[in-house]
Amino acid sequence: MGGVTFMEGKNRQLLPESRVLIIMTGGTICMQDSPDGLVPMTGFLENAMAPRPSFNDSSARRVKIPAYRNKVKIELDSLRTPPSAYSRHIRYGILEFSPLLDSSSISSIGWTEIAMTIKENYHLFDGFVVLHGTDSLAYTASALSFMMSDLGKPVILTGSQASIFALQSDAVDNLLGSLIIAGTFVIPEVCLFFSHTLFRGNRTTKVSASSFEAFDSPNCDPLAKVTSLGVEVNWGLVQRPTKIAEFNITKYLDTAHVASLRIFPGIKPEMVDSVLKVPDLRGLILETFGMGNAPGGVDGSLTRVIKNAVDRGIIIVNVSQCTNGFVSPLYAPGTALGRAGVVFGHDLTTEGALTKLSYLLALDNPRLSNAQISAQMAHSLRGEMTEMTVPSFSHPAGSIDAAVARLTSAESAFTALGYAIRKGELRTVQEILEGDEFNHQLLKKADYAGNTAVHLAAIGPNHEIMEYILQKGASVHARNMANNTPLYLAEKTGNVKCIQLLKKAGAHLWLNNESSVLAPSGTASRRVSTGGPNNAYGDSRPASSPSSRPGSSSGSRPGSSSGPTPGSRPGSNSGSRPGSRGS
Ligand code: ASN
Repeated sequence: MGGVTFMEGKNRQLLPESRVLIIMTGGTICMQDSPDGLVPMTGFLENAMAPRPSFNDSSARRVKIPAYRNKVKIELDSLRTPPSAYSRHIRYGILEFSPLLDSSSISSIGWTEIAMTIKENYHLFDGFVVLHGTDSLAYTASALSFMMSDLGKPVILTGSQASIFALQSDAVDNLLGSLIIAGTFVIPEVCLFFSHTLFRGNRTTKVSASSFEAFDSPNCDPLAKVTSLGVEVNWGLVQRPTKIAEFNITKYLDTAHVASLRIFPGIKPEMVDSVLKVPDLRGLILETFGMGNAPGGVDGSLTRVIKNAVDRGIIIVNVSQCTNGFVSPLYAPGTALGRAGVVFGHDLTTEGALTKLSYLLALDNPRLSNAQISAQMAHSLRGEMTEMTVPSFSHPAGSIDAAVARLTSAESAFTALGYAIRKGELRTVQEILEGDEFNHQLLKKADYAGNTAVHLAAIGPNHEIMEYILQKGASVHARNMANNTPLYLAEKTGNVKCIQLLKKAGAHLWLNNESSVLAPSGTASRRVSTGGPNNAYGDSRPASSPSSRPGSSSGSRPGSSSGPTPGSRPGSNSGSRPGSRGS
């Protein structure tokens, strides 16, 4: 695709050129002052890039490169960068939107124009950089990720918090980083590059109105980082096309028939109802509290309003107001929403959920049924969500009764015990254990991740439960499936009282656990672990089972693949130290 050129000077050598198409949509990056405030200016190649040596290799001739605009072949002015650290030049041309936009005005029409421009130029360039305002950048990144299927080349969106014409600006770094990555690495995803970090676009959210670190992807590690040593790509995270199919695009997402609504304490069911009764509404993104909870309303009236809307055919997707974490039918209010037919959006961002739903509603070949859309909303299409294996309540008619019926009475008792421990209900724990003549067996039982009652108590809110179950004879040495002890989990969550109790009861750390916890109790929680599990349980699954701890303070990201290896075995699994408590 790109040509090959001679490097000037003593070490004349052939250096390859990559080709990148820049699509300029507007945004602060190209803005200049006007009597009406900052407005986007045309002529970015000549005015902003040509005068800067980092974008314009003075040794190169200016040549025209072919490109397509609205299906018409044109010759585009081009420039190229000096050789990068990867011994190649990036040659680029720019296609500008007309008119250029403040990104607050972008819509499905603008997204379609970007996607069509990439589609018609796909065979002519190695990668694409989309310059865009930051305000709605995360929405556009999400939207494009769904609109583009079987993408095989990088599409990198960027912009800046300050204009490229300002003395102090993030524009040059953001643009240069995007150009170099797009022209060097085959990262076949829609990405967002900002502040030296490459994110998966559909995981991002704008987190600052003014800081140069304006974006984050709280539930997904960055795909790459630019450091003084070069670009470090986290290849393990990069999605690749998995079917043999040509790159294609879906035009015009159906944003006209979706809404999003943020729940707040005291919200009236009538308010929600009136949004749900907007004519022709087909979908609603409901931003709920924490792990997916909403007030039931007096006599469950809010839940009824929601159920009625689902019955009328409106798809309601539950996402969390928290930037980090995920929703799950763990608490009763969340379960009630699930039973009303609300789809759990797991760790989707609002931007991701809204654009994904708009995409699914726009598909017309074939058109999807509501049940199909609900099912797709609960699965990752473009890496936008972490796949989880939680019980699905997406279908009101569905029931977990059959699965529950399969549990033995001991399994049911252990599940109840797990819930009580997690909620810190000492009285209930006592009732369960006191009332069971086989309580010793219950204390040796473990959930599917191998967590015993002591593991659960170690990260639970009530240390009195730990005291109680230790006195009942529970072992402090049990390991879960990831080979972690209760003490390790308590240290990792900074559960000081439990740490003291466990140590008093003879608990100790094992080789791999010790690296993260060398400080005395109480300071351990502030240390960054260099080894160990992805979540507080010491395994890589999301903490979503009934016996899991919501909102683990370990700050784990469900499914994060760059985390330490879950469950690496610290040598011997054999018994306890002399004098310590064994099981
Ligand atoms: N208002 C601008 C935009 O989104 C903000 C920016 O680009 N920093 O177009």
